[in-house]
Amino acid sequence: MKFVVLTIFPEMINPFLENGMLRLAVERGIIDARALNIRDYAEGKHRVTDDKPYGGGCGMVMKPEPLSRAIGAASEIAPTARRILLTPQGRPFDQAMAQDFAASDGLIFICGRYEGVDERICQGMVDEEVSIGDYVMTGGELAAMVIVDAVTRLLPGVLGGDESAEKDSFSGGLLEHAHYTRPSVFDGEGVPDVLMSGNHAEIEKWRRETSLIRTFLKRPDLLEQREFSREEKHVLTEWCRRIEDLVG
Ligand code: 4FV
Repeated sequence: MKFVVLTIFPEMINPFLENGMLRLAVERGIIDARALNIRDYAEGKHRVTDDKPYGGGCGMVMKPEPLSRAIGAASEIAPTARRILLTPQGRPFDQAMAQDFAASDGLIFICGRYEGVDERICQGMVDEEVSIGDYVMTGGELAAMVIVDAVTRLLPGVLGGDESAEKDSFSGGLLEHAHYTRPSVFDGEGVPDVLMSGNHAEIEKWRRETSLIRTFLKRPDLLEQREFSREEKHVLTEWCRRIEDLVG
């Protein structure tokens, strides 16, 4: 899978690609990821990439010409890649979008700076606008890295055998169950007996139940559209009964 990140700060992106899971994915040839400096596509000795906004007002806007050339160069590297503009105005990024992107063969990220990019780029050379959250950052680079990370770990061969994306939070629509490791007692706190039982059927049942209850407690919004399984209906009604017993 190809990732091309268009930015005026490639030094933000390269260390990210040279460490951890991303480095492994590159070394295993699972991804081909690089940053292109938009300034390399700007004219003049000062290689200007931004200018003041028509109509006045504060801040600067990224010029269309360097961006257009940079997007052209990226499209030569990844001809079938989707061109993504990172912007607070975009479609909210989530696990489903990560899974959708992981099924494609390439992504080109346009990282804006200042007030944003000239609208003629958005209209003419962008396939999708994506947001990682309802807040304003100084640039799109962090958003591009978030998406590259969340997509790359879904690619076959990236997560080792003992890690699997299947059991991720959100992939089954629920939050993940609690995780424990050695020591068996920490700060006077133990580990749920079932996890020490070696009874894998009981452990998997406990994990399903705690995922459901944690989702109910922390992100009930995730359950609104959910088609509950018979087991999930039983677990939730059992909890309701216990609560009713409590409040009498
Ligand atoms: C952003 C977000 C974001 C806005 C102006 C870059 C900045 C600057 N990108 N999700 N939230 N972008 O704040 O994706 O150009």
